[in-house]
Amino acid sequence: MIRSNCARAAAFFAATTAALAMALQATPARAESGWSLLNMTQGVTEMSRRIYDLHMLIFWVCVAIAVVVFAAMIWSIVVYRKSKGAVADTTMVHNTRVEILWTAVPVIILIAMAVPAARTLVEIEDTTKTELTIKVTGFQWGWNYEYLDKGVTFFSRLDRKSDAARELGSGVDPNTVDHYLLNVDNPLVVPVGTKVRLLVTGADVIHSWWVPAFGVKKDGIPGFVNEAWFNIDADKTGLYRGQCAELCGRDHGFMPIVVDARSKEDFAAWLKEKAEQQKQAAAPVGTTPTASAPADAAKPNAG
Ligand SMILES: [Cu+2]
Repeated sequence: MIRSNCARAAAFFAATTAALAMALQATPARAESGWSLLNMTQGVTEMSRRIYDLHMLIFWVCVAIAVVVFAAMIWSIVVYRKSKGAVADTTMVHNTRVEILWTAVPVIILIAMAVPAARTLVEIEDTTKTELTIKVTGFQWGWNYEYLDKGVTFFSRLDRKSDAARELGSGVDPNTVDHYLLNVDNPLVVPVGTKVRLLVTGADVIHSWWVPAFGVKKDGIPGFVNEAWFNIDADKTGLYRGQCAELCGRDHGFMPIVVDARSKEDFAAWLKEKAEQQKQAAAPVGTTPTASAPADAAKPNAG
């Protein structure tokens, strides 16, 4: 009786494993629609895709474990219930072979998951061979971006329209504001196909610079400089959005991030123009300043 039940259980596990393998193969490669919207994004960098693949690998390992464990539990409860005259098998208590098996199997699974995870973590931390360095400073409530050695620095805060609409009794319908609470006045401009290093810090409390499409989420801690990097695919120019991901105070939810990814040529032209504008704006009185300096952005948040 026990032997035939074991055979049935083995057949059941084999069938579920095969079904799982088929489901894995049937998963569309990189489509983001429908159910996949509930999942994390695959992003627009090699690293974000590797993080996504790692996440899916671990997810399916967990699903497989859950299927096996719950199947064994349900099968045992149903087949060996008291009403069917089941008698406890006391020989299974302190069975050395079983003890070794259910210790060794999870250890092997954990090591198998740790290897690719550790490999990806090491690469995430590898900030060598970067071509552009930007210092990112989080403050209550916005971001300051400084292109190191390029003479360009500016503040990036919630766009004025969202800021006005969010006021209690403002009379402005948020539905009429484009990308309500997700737009900024001055987006961070970066080139695609370039390894960009970020030096992330905080001016007052802990913030966290998070742009899911790049697979980057790094804490900005006062007194510390954390490093992160991303390299956007050469054909993925466009706008990417993020948020502060550290509960940093009253307006934590009102310090979005917008990154404007441009081609290398467009970025070089933008950087040159911006540096020139800021140089002129900083020139001593008597020379002609241009209207480039975002005077409004330089002011601390009045809220
Ligand atoms: Cu913050």
